[in-house]
This record gives sequence, C-alpha cells and structure tokens, in this order.
Amino acid sequence: MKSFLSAALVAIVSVLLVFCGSGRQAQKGNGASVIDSSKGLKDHFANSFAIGVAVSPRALKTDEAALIRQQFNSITPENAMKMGPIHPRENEYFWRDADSIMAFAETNGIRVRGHNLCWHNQSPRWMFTNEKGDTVSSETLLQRLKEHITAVVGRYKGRIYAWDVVNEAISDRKDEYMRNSPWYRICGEQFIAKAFEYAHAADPGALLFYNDYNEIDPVKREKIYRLVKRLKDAGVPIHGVGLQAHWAINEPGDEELENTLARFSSLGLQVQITELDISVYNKEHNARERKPEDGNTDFTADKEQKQIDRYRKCFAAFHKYRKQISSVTFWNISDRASWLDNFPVRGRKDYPLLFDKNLQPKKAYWEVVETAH
Ligand code: 9MR
Repeated sequence: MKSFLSAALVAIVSVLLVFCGSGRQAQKGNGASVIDSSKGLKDHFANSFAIGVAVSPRALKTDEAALIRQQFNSITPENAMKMGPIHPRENEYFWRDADSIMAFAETNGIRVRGHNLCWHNQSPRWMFTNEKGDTVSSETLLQRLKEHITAVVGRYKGRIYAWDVVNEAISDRKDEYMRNSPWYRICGEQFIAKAFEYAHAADPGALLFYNDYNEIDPVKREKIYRLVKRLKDAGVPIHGVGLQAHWAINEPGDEELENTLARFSSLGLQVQITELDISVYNKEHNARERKPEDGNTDFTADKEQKQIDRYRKCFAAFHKYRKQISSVTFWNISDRASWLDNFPVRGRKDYPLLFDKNLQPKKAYWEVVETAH
C-alpha cells in the first residue's frame, strides 16, 4: 500500500513537472499547440535532416552565436572559403576567417559544409591571366584549380563533411547549357569533372556536391539534372546535388516543388537544400522594381502570412523527401541582416528568415517546427 502511494505520488509529481516545469513548454505564435521551446530546429528535425546556417566570422562574435548553438547543427561559411577571399594571390592564402569558423564549429560540435571550390563569381582575377595579363591556357588553369582545391580541401581534411565543389555552372538562358564563364571559355566542360576529382583526391571521406539555383525552373532543372547524371554515370566522384532554394512568397508553386524534389531524388544521390530563404517580395517583381508592389518595405501582416504558408509547404515537402534530403541550410541567421537586404535594389529591406531582428522565432518558425512532428 505504502509503495503504491509513493509510486502514485511520483507519477503525480512527474506529470506536474512536465506541465508546469520551468517554462520549457512554449505556446507557438498563434497559441494553437504546445511545443518544447528548449529544443532547437536541429532537435526537432533530428530524425529527418541536419539544419544548417550560413555565417560570417563576425556574426560568431555577436549574440547570434548563442542562437546558432541552440538551433543549428551544420554551418556553411557564407564567403570565407570562396576562392577570392581564401586565395587572393597565386602564392598567398588567407586562412584566418575560415579557420575561425572551423574553430567555432568544432568547439560547439557543429558540422561544416564547405562552400565552394569553383565558381564564376568571387574568383580572384589572377586565376585566369598570366603575368603579362594574357588569358592562361586550359592546362595552366586546371593546374591552378588543382593546386587551389588540394590546398583548401587538404587543410580541412576530415573536418569538413561536405563540399560544394562546383557552383552555378549551368546557364540561366533557355538556349544555352553551360554558363559562359571564364572556366568554361578556357577549359570547356571538363573543369567540372576535374574539380570533383581533385577534391576527392584531397579528402576521399568528404561528400562532394554540385550546387545551383533556379532549380525549380523546369528548363534549368533539367539541365542541372542532366549534368549531375552524366557526372555520376561517368564515375566522377559526386555524392549529391545542392539545391540553393533562394525562393520567395510566391514560389515555388506546389507542383514545381514536388517535381523538383522528385526529379533530383531520382538521381540516387543525396539532396541538400543549401541556401534556403524566402523573400517577402514576389519573384517577378524582385528582379526589376525598386519598390515592392504594395509600396511598403515593412514586414506587413500580409507578407508575414504568405511567408508562413510558403515555409510550411516547403518543409512539408522536405519532410516527404527526408530519406533523400540530408540537410537543410538557411542562407543567413536572422532578419537583422541578410544578403537580400539591398538586393536586387538598394534601400529595400527583406525579411527572409525564421528569426526576427531581435533573434526571436517568427510565427513561421513554429509552423516549420510543426512539420517535423
Ligand atoms: O551571401 C553572399 C554574399 O555575402 C556575397 O556578397 C555574394 C557574392 O556574390 O555571395 C552570396 O552568397 C551566394 C552564394 O555563395 C552562392 N549562391 C548565391 C548566394 C547569394 O547571392
């Protein structure tokens, strides 16, 4: 009898602790359900995919660092490992920023996605010319690419679990396959396979990705698919495709999203969402207009609701494809500052992420979390 009473008492106290306990149960924004707020995104999605964020070394010295530790289990250096910043002159590497991000990640048990080894943008000018200023030969350029990849991947061997090896090599023009970049002009398509081979030789344990944007556009999607499939079929060491996912409140449509995830999943490689954000401005409008359609650059209730809906649909689709999707990375931490501020027009503020400028979770955050359960 006595043991029954004490067991009953323990049970009652446990239930009380769970329901009243130390504020760990939080109402989500609209009060509709109860979610454990002591958990971060990484914990909610622990059974689905890693949750990452793009960072600068500066952000890691601010209050954003605590938010990163709490919410994310993967980090991508936003700029610090790109060719221009990390290899400014032929015989000179600048490791400080990349090393500081690595140190933060390793101290906090966070995985690192390397970004990126070969891109038409943020490439140093010396890469493509000789001392006279003439364009180098394809042999010289490939040799330089090899030296670059061997040095960067080699430095972090065993510590960076995945690399975006080639970034954005496909053209956005409907009538063109490869982007007309210096890499392509000088070397032809072979630079892509070579970059993967160099990276694999430098760290055979790293997962290697091809990464691109406008992946939801049916024409560009097929070009990306074709490239990755050809690399895979040719035995090139490629392990996944990175979908950048720079999206907006009016895209992707449900069908576009489903078709995109289904198509890339069918490759039999890993799929990673590498640069997710959802701009609060309509996509078509984004490209040209200085002012948003409603003339308002605030985070209005209408924009907020559309963004909530889009985020929920995206994560519901990611959940469906969780066997193929191994990570989802946000491009920046909070609406305090993101690359979309002033892009594509100066003076326009965007609110594309799940945390507001005070680093508090937005309503969209709670909707996203619900898709995990
Ligand atoms: O967020 C990055 C920004 O700080 C840089 O100025 C910019 C340079 O082009 O690159 C941004 O990141 C890009 C990423 O490396 C590749 N995909 C598109 C991203 C947003 O432009």
